[in-house]
Amino acid sequence: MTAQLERSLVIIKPDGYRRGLTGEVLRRIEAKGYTIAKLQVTEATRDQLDAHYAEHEGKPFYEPLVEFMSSGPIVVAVIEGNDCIKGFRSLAGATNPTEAAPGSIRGDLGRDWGLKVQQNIVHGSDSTESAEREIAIWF
Ligand code: RTP
Ligand code: MG
Repeated sequence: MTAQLERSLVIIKPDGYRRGLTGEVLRRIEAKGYTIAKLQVTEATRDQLDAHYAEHEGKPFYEPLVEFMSSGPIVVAVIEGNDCIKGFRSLAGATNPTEAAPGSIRGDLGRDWGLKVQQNIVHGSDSTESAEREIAIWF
């Protein structure tokens, strides 16, 4: 398959920002060869989070997730590059940091979920449709 030039929406979650991992995450994105097209530090509103996580509404982890995502500043970025949606999810690693492969952001820097299942440092869009939908929420 020919590579597709894509955009993905990346969020450095409050745990990543608080722990001073913004530079490390952006470094890995750039080292992979992706371009940072848009970048902002912000605090998420409830409306933005309800829209962003609409697919998870009603799940047991939804309210704790929204609460966590509101717990401090986040960094929101649009990245660009060939197949960067799948590529960034590969850089991020598995959702659960305990299971994420060494070498990935969550595998190298994430902590055991424990009771704080949502603290996995980054978000990345999971499809081109999600990416465009999410970019419109944040930019
Ligand atoms: P993300 O959307 O943040 O890039 O992560 P993902 O695709 O790997 O995970 P997803 O299934 O979309 O879940 C979104 C976020 O919700 C929290 N979560 N908690 N079982 C749980 O308690 C649970 N499952 C998911 C995580 O913060 C996850 O990244
Ligand atoms: Mg997801």
